Amino acid sequence: MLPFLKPVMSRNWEIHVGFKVHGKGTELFGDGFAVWYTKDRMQTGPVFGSKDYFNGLAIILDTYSNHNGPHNHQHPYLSAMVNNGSWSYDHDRDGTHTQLSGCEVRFRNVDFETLISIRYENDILSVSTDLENRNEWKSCFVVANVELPTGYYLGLSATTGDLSDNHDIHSFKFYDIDDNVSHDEIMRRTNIIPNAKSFEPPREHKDDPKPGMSNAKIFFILLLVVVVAALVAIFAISYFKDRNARKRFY
Ligand SMILES: [Ca+2]
Repeated sequence: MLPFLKPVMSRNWEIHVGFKVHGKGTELFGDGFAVWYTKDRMQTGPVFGSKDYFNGLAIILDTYSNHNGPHNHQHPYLSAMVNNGSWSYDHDRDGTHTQLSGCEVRFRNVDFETLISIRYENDILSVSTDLENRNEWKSCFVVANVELPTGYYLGLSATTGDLSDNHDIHSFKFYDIDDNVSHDEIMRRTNIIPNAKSFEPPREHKDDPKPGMSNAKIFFILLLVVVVAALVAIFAISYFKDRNARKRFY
């Protein structure tokens, strides 16, 4: 967990984070890391190492899919969540019910530096990545009408649990991109309660379907039926044969 000591007193900003996520696991690894812009200066908690019910913005790079039911995306997955302190991040659904937007990404176990850019300008949040060593940004998503106050703190956190991975941060660059923003406006914006006008259409919190009967199970049930039918037939045939035989010799 890495807190930054000074609050951000810019209305518009952009950050670039250079990172490397790597580990030995080819199928099981996790859980991921997050870049934060929050009211509290990094407090330990269950959301990728940081506190739940946070105030502010979380950009989450989730490497482990906690959800095996109907899923709309592959992992690793990059998503954004804006919170006013009243919502919990739903790990069991990989946060899909509270996300602003997101995109599938691939950044594990590559030889080159991978980067993410988070730009917040005129209430538009744009997240891009450079994950293919091309030295150019590729848009992950752009969401308008995102209101974040000034005076919050940037931070980084990562988490591993039963699964492990290395989450290395190589660089963290902050750019103040304010142009003609008055001191008054900066101060006024400290009172904003984080909110976003547009969320992704909420996905129903469906319970995972009960595992259906597997083909193997169906095969064995059919086999059993066939075997029972055959036994009944054999028994019936020998019984009648027996009876007929007895009749004949009686
Ligand atoms: Ca997850």
